Amino acid sequence: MNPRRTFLRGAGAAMLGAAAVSRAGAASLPEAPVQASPATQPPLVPSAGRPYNPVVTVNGWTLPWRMNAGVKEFHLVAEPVVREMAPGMKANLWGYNGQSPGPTIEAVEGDRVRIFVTNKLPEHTTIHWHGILLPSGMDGVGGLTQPQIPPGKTYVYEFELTKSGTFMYHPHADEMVQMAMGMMGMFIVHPKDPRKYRVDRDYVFIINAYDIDPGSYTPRINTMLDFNLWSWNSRVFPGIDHMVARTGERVRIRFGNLTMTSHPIHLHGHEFEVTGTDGGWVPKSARWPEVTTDVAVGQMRAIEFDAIAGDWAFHCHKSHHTMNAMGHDVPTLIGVDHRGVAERISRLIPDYMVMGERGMADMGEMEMPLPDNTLPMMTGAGPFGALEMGGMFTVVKIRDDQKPGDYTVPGWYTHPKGTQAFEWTGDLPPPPQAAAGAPDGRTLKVRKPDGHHH
Ligand SMILES: [Cu+2]
Repeated sequence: MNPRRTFLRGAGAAMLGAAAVSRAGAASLPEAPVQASPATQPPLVPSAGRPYNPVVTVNGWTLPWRMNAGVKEFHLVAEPVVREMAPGMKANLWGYNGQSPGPTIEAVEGDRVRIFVTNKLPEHTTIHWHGILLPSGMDGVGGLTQPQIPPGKTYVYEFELTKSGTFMYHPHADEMVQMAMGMMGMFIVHPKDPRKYRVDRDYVFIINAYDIDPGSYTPRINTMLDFNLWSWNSRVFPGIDHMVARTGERVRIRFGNLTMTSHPIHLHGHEFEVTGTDGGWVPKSARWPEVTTDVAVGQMRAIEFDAIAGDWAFHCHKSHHTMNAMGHDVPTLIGVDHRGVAERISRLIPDYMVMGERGMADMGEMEMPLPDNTLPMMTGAGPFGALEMGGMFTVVKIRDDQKPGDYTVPGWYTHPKGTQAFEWTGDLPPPPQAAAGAPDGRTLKVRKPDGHHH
């Protein structure tokens, strides 16, 4: 046997004998698992420590951890990654453990966590634990609470989780660049009592945005507001996985916003309640029914609803956030007659194409030549045609026969007879006519509060 190995084994044995070891433990660095797939991974059921009901990260995963003498140890590696934002489009981003955003960290109220952060970026970084109550020195603000983590170095954060809720993590070092490049993740702290705030399904994602020129791969890092890819977990429609549930289940969806603007998140077909905010859980008496909730920059929200069967759109309600790149600078051409003009331009530019004469809906089906690595502005196919969407849009699929705990995405919804909009083919009654008499052919009748006509 190699004498050096023998020596190391001996050293290891000696260390086991030492009662009090360093704060970071005698053991080696925990493994840093890497995720190769951008698909939604199944929930990571805890095999040790306090029990909890794990979340499902949409187009993401949970970072595996290990127990070390009662402390939960995680290992994040900050590094450049290639992220598929939707089929047909990849981006050169920065992230953690193979993906952007980084994996979701899950732990339990009362846990002590030790998080190793290895920097494989070309510049220094830190991690700030957004919303978590912890000692100032663990807050991860480069220059203020710690030195920056230089490339190639590993730092250790260690703190106790004193309350449950929905939190985030992101660098507090060269923030504009590192967040524009996709460095962020969610941090879920489960309640100590798993019966508390229990739901049947618990989804989570982070809201982010990129500015990637059509045909290129790397985000512009100086963009302040005019992003062109509005994403959930660094995915855009039609790349955002559908969320599924069984009719009647209690469903929670959590999201945090690390873009540069607010997002009114809207769910069809349900009333929901905001049950979680930045500060933790909302008391029952303080909740009210909503169909849209605005999440401001730096905020986290958890919404809950009782699932009703159907295929329900779930999206940001800013209409520019449900389209992909290329659509924002197009002039309004509705009502403009292009006959003649298009023909004359075509003589100069053979590929000239008129856009938007009758609205933009044609774009959803148009086979327009696009630069490589570029998604159509409006795209996606549903059971009844083009969906004409992009960006922050997906479908919540709720079925009577979806098995509890089954995350398999079913096909499109079969609408029960008589419950779907249809084309009217009978006679149309004549439209109500205004009485003749007024000079312009219209009569205006005003009903005043006293009830008399004038
Ligand atoms: Cu939005």
